Order: sequence, then C-alpha cells, then structure tokens
Amino acid sequence: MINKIIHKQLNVIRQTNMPDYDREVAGFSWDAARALLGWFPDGKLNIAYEAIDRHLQNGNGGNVALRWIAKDGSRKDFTYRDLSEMSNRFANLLRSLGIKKGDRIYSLLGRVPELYTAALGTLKAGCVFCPMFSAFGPEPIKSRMEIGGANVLITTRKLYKRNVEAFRNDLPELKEILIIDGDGSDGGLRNLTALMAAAEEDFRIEAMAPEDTALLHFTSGTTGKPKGAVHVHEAVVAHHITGRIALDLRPDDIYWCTADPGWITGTSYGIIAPFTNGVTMIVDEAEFDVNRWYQILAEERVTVWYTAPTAIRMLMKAGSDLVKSRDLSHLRFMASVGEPLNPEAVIWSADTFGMPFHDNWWQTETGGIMIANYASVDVKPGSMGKPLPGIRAAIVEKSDNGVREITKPLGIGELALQAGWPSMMRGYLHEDERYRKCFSNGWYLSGDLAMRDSDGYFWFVGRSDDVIKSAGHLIGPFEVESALMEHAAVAEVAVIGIPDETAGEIVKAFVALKPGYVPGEDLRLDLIGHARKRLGPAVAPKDIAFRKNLPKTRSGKIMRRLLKARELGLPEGDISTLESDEQ
Ligand code: 6R9
Repeated sequence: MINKIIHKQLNVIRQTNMPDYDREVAGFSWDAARALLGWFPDGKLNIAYEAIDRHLQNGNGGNVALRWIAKDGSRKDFTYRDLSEMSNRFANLLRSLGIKKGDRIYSLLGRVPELYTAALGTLKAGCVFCPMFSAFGPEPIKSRMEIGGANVLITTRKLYKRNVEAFRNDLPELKEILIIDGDGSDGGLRNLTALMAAAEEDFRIEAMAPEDTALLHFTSGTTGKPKGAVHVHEAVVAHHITGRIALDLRPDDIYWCTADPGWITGTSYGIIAPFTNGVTMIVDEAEFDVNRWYQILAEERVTVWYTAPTAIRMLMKAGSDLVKSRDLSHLRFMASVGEPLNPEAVIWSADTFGMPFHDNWWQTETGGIMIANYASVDVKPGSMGKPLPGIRAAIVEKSDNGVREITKPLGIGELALQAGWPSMMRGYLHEDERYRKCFSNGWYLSGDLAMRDSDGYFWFVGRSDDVIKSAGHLIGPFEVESALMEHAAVAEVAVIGIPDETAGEIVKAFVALKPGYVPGEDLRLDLIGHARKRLGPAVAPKDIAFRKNLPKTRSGKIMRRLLKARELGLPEGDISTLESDEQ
C-alpha cells in the first residue's frame, strides 16, 4: 500500500456533481435517483427513451449525442434527434420483420454507428439487446447465440462469413441476419441499410415494466459455458446516477469511453449513462494507438475520459512527453475500470495530467459502478475507492450459517454488496442454481477478494476463482480448454492466467498430448493457430507448454491453481487431494 494521498482542491470539489460524499451517502435514496428520469405513465419506462428521446422533449434534440471517428480519421456527428430517428427506423424495421417484444437481437460489429442505433432501436421495440465482441471467433459466438436464443443478428458480411455461416443452421431460433454492408443478393442475408431507408421515422416507444429484460451480457466463470447476465430496464436508474456522481458527467461534457460495447463497460458507460446525462460522446472505431488517443483527447477537447488499466499502462510506457506536448487543458476527470490499477499509474497520471485516474470497481453482474474514487474525494493510489451512495459494501467470510462480515480494518475476505440496487443482474439465463449461489444472507458475493481500511476505502486483493482477466476482458479457462480439446493431438489441457506487466494477465495453456504426438514448436504453433481460429485473438492463449500429465485431484479435476503456483514459483499450498502428477 502506498501512503501518499492525492488531495482534492476546494475549488475542484465545489464544482463537482457531488461535492460532499458523506452527505450524499446519508441522504441518498434510490427513489430520488428514480425521480431524475422521465418515466412513462403507470410506472413504466424505457432505457432508450431516457437516453435519447427525453432530451428531444426537453428541447435538446439538436445537441450532438455521438461524434463518431472512423478508422480513417474522418468524423461524423449525430444529434440526439438523429439518433432518435435512426433508432425509430430500426425499431420499425424489427417490427416489419415480425420481431416481437422480448425477442433477442444480437450484434457482432465493430464500433460503427449502426451498433448504437441498433442497440437503442432494439430497446425501443422492447426487445433484448446482446452485444458481442467483433474480435470473437466462432466458438464464443456460437455458445452465446445458443444460450441466449438469438432471433436476429446484425453484423458485417466478412464477420458473418468468417464466424457465423458454418453454424447458422444449428440455431433454430435465429430468424434474421442483417448485414450492414450487404447488397441484398446474399442468400438469406438482409441488407440493413436498405431496410433502414425504407422504414418509418416515427415509432411509439414500448412502455416497459421496470423488471422487463433489456440487456443480455455474457461473462465467464471458472467452469461451464459463459453465463448470460440478465439486466432490466430499471437498470437505467443506476446507470444515470453513477454517470452523474461517479463519472461526474454533465450535459456540456465531451465524454470518451474507450470500451467496446461487447464488454458491459461499453454499454453501461459507452451508451446508456452518457446519453441519459445528455453529453456529447466520442466513439473511436479504431483500436488503441498512443498517438491517435492523445490526438483525439486534444482535438475533440475531451473533458471526461473513462478507460482501462491495460491502456493506461501502455500510455505510461510511451512516456509523459507525449502528454505534455499536447493541449489537454479541457480534461477535468479521468476514470478507469476493469482490473487493478497500479498505484504507480495513479501517481504517474497525477504528475503527468495534473489529475489522477480515478479507479472504480464493478462487474457484469452489478451492471453499474459500485465502488469508486469520486471527483470530490481524496484518492489513495491503489485503492478502488468507496462504495457508491445507496450501496452497502462489505468484506465477508464464510460462517456456519452463510457469511458474516469482517469488520476489522484490512481483514481480507470476499467483497460483498447488499443486494437490491436497480442495475443488479436479475439472473443468469437458464442457470438459476448458479445465480442463487451468488447470494448469502442478503449479500451478493462478488467472487473477488478485497479489504477495507479504517477510512472506508476498498482495496482489491485478487479473485477467488480461476477466471482470467486479460487486457480488461474476463476469460473463462473452461472455454479456452474446450476449444483446445477439439484438436486431434490434445489429451488434456489446463488454462491459467500468467501475470503480465501490460495486460495484467495473459492466457497460458498446459497441454498433455495423445499417444503418437510429439511436443515441438510446429505443434505448439499449430495449437495456437487452432485456438485463434476457434476463439478469436482476444480469447486464445498466447503461450502453450507441453506436459506429460496435468496435476489432478482424486476426483479428476485438473488443479489449475497448482500449475499456476509452479509456474510462478509460489508455495504449492494444500496438495492433499493431488493424484497423478508425473511431469
Ligand atoms: C466492469 C467489469 C469484473 C471483474 C471483477 C474484478 C475485475 C473490475 C476492477 C477489477 C481490480 C478494479 N475488476 N474492476 N479488479 N480493480 N477497479 O470489469 O466487468 O468484465 O464482469 O469483470 O473485473 O475481478 O470481478 P467484468
């Protein structure tokens, strides 16, 4: 723990949306947060109305909602009115195809404008939106579409051919595939652009019950298939208030969230929260690039910036001079999420930008920010900050009848949140048992280990499971192992995360070969190639090592933990259940 504290200046504190954290905590009510939104009669609402059309009613339809920067650097602006009309067209288009309320609309797209209008139009039509990463290969795409029962997929011709075509007929519920770059002549694919042009511009937004499903976001566990976290329309209450008090968003902000909507950060804070708060949001189609990023921050006069530790570490590596040579005087708040943010990175940013990155913590399951460093609160570098007003967070440990709170400062235990905030997932799709196991004595158990200090700041310690976090993305070892098992040479496989200076962790696989196969560089590259084809570059292992056998428990479970301890030269811990272990 670093003792240095970054103090906030009084003139900064006064200008924030939440100048007094303790007062906000004492006075906070979710009902008051609900009242900040527009709502429909009879307690109904719709996320897309709150995000877009409410601003038209308030006379702000002409404000720029989305400034899209294409890979080639060209810009395109969309006002709130533009997005309203385009999402209306998309909703009408769904209706014209016979798509009903509750149907599941999936996207497999890069960060292009169609992704944003499809998300909003889907919500307007009362359908469920499920965004997928365009860097996924066919395996993760197929399992996600199968589990969620996808009815419509919006994608590009290339992504369809490469990742979907081969299994299209295995998905009986999939009715329509809309191609954003289609010419209408492909077998069974529809041309989104033509359909959009033909669709009506007016649409009566579906009034949804607060508990109606709005979004489906997949996340990974240690075992089994990916889990589909179900989120409801009322989640927008939490998106809105966290945008306001954790990211300090205001209508005159130029806000840039660098996350892709395939990750929940890119939906909650890359679509919903910024729009409900009426900002101008920057979307960059291109991937990370140091110079491009600094150029965007300067040229677009970004005021609030939300990014992730892997990117911050890469910026740090590129050096402070690049920052100092630009005019970044418009920046007033910077935040980070997704993995531990090293204290060095916080101090570096405070020295280099004149303000620190504000780390915050949350999960796909929590739907929105739960613990954060706020604009008005002093920052302890390395800490995730303090619970959101309205959220009770605690450190708990197992007890005879469930869990009990550890109140001793700096006691390590599982990070838990008192259940019952609006953006909490309402279930893992088709997996009630897995969902129920997340709760005990009214606490939601996060699966993360953490501690709280005597000032109420929370500190991340580690994960309590084997899930890997690489460049901010959760990767389930089982998903990677399953893909490698499909290779003819593989008898057994175990996948773990290895610490990496930049990406936090990288995926490494240990493979035992079937008889007749010989370990070697060619086979190693072949296995990596196989995994990349199946899983996509974001999920595939970066490294593969061969073993004669993998360490297993007597019940036959591969001990990933032991492999990891050996790999890192750490104590092997309790190996009493270890069975075969010939290396
Ligand atoms: C939003 C998001 C959730 C997991 C979470 C934890 C890790 C997130 C963190 C952090 C340390 C932070 N995590 N924020 N670890 N410090 N500030 O990331 O959702 O992809 O579901 O991941 O990410 O392990 O449990 P998701």
